[in-house]
Amino acid sequence: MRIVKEKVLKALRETDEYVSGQMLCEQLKVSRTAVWKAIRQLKEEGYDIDSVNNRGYRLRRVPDVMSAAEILSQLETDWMGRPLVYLDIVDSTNEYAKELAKKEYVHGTVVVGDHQSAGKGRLGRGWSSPKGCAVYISYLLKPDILPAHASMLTIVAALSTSRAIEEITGCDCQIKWPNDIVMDGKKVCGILTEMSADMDCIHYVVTGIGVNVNMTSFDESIKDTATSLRLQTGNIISRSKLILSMLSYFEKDYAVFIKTEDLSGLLEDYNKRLVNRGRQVRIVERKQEWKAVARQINKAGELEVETEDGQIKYIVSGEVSVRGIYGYV
Ligand code: BT5
Repeated sequence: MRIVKEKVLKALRETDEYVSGQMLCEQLKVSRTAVWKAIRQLKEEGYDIDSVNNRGYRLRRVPDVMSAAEILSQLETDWMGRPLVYLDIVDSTNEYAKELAKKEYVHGTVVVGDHQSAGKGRLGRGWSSPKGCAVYISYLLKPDILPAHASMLTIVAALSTSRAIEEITGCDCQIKWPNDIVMDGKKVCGILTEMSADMDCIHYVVTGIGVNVNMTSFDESIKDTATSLRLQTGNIISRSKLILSMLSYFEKDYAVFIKTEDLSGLLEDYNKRLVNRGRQVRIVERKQEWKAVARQINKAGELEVETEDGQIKYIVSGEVSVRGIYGYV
């Protein structure tokens, strides 16, 4: 049934005219009832479909509907999002993707959730994941690279997600190394990469991305540091369009990364967006904290900083946080 729905949606999207039920049956080689059921489901999901006797169906307006059909009917990637698993509710899309990895799901499998009941941040922190207003997505990857290089996938995901946000909103965004995307100094997206590997061989990597899309308010604990695309632009943004753009940019940026197994081909675009570039930051380690000026990332994804006494140091992501002198950025 899902396939019929996708095909009906695709056919309606291709024209501004009415499409008759008869034509849909013939084109899709399905029964009248199957078409009728697909139309009913699409309406239930929020599509504004006009049905007129003797003329057929016409798609009037596509609101912020996020569903497998909405995404798959427009997906143009070669391997990203093939397959794509869509869930109305899930504990964490990263946890779900890890389960799929164990069931032999392929490189490029994508898990999308509309709501997470236990969204995860790094180091045991949480990710606030309300329903119906954000993107919670995990990429299952099986790259043939050294385990030590897997953390660079966070950088690839941050860059490709920034490009997608910029394309969909028309606004610039910045990257707070290594895993946050910020707009107007506030966090709009976080990324969590997890891996299962032996010493020299990766079984799989799951890169999970949370983007605040249409929220208009946040929990008390994050209200001063979080923002959403809607708050930044004043517009309701289609989450499906954002996902389509994220998948297609990730596929392209991943190809650039995998060619050299480092970030040399992506550095320039990443560094252009580096939020603290040339500014003083606090490097917060587990037992100490020190100040330095952030310069750029290198092709291994490390942050190059200049210490107060003029030494150049390279910071490896992991248990380190980089903070602005006065706050989050
Ligand atoms: C992150 O961790 O930023 C990684 C977030 C990854 C979330 C995605 S959603 C899809 C996939 N499935 C998952 O379960 N996770 C991934 P970290 O750098 O540790 O930042 C976490 C901190 O950000 C929290 O401690 C809060 O202070 C703040 N925070 C929590 N929810 C937020 C939100 N929705 N927007 C902005 N900030 C938030």
